[in-house]
Amino acid sequence: MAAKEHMASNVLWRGIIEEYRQFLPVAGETPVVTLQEGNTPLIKAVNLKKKGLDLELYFKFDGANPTGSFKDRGMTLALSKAVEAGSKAVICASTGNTSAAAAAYAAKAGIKAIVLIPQGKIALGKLAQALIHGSYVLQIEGNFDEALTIVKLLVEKYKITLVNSINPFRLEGQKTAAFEVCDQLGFAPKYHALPVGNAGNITAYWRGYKEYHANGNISSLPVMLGFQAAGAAPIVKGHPIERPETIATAIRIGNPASWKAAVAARDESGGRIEAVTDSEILNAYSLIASTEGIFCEPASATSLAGVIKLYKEGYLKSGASVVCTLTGHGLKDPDTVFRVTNEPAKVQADITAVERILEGILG
Ligand code: AN7
Repeated sequence: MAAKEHMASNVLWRGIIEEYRQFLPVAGETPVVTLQEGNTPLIKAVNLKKKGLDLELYFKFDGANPTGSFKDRGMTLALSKAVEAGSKAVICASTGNTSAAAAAYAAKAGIKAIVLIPQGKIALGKLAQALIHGSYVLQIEGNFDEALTIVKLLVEKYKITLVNSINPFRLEGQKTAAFEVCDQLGFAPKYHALPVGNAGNITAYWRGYKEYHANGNISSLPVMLGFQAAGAAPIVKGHPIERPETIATAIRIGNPASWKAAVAARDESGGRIEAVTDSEILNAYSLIASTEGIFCEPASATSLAGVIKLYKEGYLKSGASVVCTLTGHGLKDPDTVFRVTNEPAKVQADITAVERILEGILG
């Protein structure tokens, strides 16, 4: 067989701008800054069903993007448009993933990135990414909301492009995840579940689904389900949270920028935005990894934690099709693993000693 016949169909994936150009605000002359993001797997859950979660459940694993999170979809467009506009630097506040993506795409674009992060409250892998890509990292003695307020004021004064999700190109890029889900499934799911932090992604998905529907690519729209961490649930509570707290540091946000748009996505789709506790999040985080083989970061597991909750409540009925977006890779946050696992067994370098343990494992 000729070598060419062995090639998978997606080897020529060019990144979300080229693949979905007709839906995006780009012109022929827009320089495309890409790491070939997108085309992430939609993985069917099989073992969770055996454990009693009787849903047609799929994980959209956006942790498989080049920097390990869904932020790459928005950042390719934000950086392309920044370069098109002649910008020499980008800036953002971040709980970690936005800064990692901004740093990587700015490196690719050959411009500066300045990132403001809450000191001590971002996962180790994300900080490592911001540093290795050469961004200027400022650790703020405060939380994400305070950092975002500072950044918004700075861009009024200096010629720097803001790449938080208030930059409209971010959500335009992120809506392509909804296109991919439909392309991969062949239809729109009945429900789409997402973690909610700054509330941009749920807004972007809903826009993507509506555009695909208007364009005739899908014949129905999903019900949008958003989940916040209980200690950082301003939309659920109906007021900003001054000191948000959660183990899921990515969504440790008390005053989301896209609050109104997220509520609109919920209401237009007939969906819900609910809170889940840190222990529900950690439980889902371990469960996805140990039953389905997918390692996502704690904030991402919020989507499954919420789905389990709504299934137990009887809101989600047996057999319903549900897509959960897993927004970031588990390797981003190695520290949290050790909160939910046991220390590895220590054993002498001696075959008999190892055999004794092995017999216990095999039963
Ligand atoms: C893994 O990086 O806000 O509701 O500054 O990293 O669109 O904010 C990250 C958010 C979910 C929430 N899952 O998405 C940031 C940042 C992960 C995340 C969210 C984030 P939005």
